[in-house]
Amino acid sequence: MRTQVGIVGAGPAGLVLSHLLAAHGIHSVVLELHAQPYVEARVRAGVLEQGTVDLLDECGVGERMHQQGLVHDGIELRFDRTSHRIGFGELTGGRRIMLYGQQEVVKDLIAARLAAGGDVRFEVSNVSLDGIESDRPTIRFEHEGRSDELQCDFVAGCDGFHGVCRDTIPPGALTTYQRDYPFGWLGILAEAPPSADELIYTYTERGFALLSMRSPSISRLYLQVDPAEEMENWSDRRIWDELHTRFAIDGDWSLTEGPVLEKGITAMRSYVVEPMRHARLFLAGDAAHIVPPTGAKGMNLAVADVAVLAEALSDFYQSGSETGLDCYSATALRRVWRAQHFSWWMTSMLHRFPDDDPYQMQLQLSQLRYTVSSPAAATSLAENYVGLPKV
Ligand code: FAS
Ligand code: PHB
Repeated sequence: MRTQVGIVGAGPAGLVLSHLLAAHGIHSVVLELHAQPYVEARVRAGVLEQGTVDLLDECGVGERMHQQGLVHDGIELRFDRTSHRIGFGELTGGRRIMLYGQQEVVKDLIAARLAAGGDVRFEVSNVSLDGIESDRPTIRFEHEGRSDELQCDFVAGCDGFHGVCRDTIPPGALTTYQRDYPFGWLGILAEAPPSADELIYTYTERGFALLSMRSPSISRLYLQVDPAEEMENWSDRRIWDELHTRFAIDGDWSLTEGPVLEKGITAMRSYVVEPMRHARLFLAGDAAHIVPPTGAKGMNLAVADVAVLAEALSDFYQSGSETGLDCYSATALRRVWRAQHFSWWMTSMLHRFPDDDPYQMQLQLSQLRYTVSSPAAATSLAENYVGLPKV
């Protein structure tokens, strides 16, 4: 088989890339490990930056997002048993966020790719790359019981943190930056009408908590827990009790409970590899960088990476220019490191660290009080949260 761009992974990065390339008349094949229903049901991110919403609209896959997504114009920071709102519109010149589940974005993209005759192959296995330092790299894989190979001009490694593409790059060619956090998030999806109109980020002595949502009837809630925590130690009752405790404020507000549809614990890390390109292999999304979810940047960074990559590939195929390809890594990394800092900053401000002393808690509270009382500090949070315009 032959294509121009071989894409490994049908997550937000791989699917948006395939879609953007098709819009430029560039052929691609997407190879995905899991079955379509599994990929379309995987609950992950839920916040879309303004730039991601605009790009999905440009791709022509924004209809259901606008029908079912929730536009938010701010978030709430909750501490000292008090609520503080950060409004986005007035602080960022009208930029907002959209609450729309990542699996819904993936569903819309897959439907659009398949409707356009796009080549997306699910349930492939044993993917391996060859010749990425040549001008005709090959992807070997198994599909429907047969071994096959895909010859490409370029390979896009969009296979997430645990994929195979990054490991194909000779170790000496990459610089890795990493920070692991001494806590994780216990997340639940609940059939409960959201107890607030906007997201609530809460800092308490017992740890962080987040109230988010997916629809007027589905809530998504998170609790900071020990990374070694076992799910079986957390009954639904215990989860709701802890959420009530952490969201408690002085005033008339209460958390509405409902049946827990799904729950899980995710570890938290910050991770970046540089460069995001090795010869004919380009890494994008979680294959190249991970952020803790506190800044809601994961999926948005994946989409931003492939927007840069698609433009560079389109320049190459239209004019033969390699400038965009040569600048891809540096361009993408500028946004990656801004998001890395913002996600680390939000995580550090809002979580209790095991070895914290009372002095550290006062520093965090001072940072929170400053952030909600200084227009300059509030603007900084708002503009990073809604996503900085293209850099
Ligand atoms: P993805 O991981 O989404 O996609 C990679 C794809 O490659 C997957 O479909 C995988 O099956 C496939 N693949 C892997 N190995 C392969 C192989 N060898 N061959 C073929 N295919 C292969 N972000 C938030 O902002 N909020 C959240 O609440 C949040 N929750 C998260 C929970 C979890 C458990 C995880 C892992 C991430 C979460 N994120 C969250 C971050 C998330 O949104 C990612 O940033 C986003 O999925 C990145 O998109 P991709 O880079 O496309 O990678
Ligand atoms: C989510 O809705 O899943 C979500 C929202 C905000 C975050 C992380 C996750 O910071």
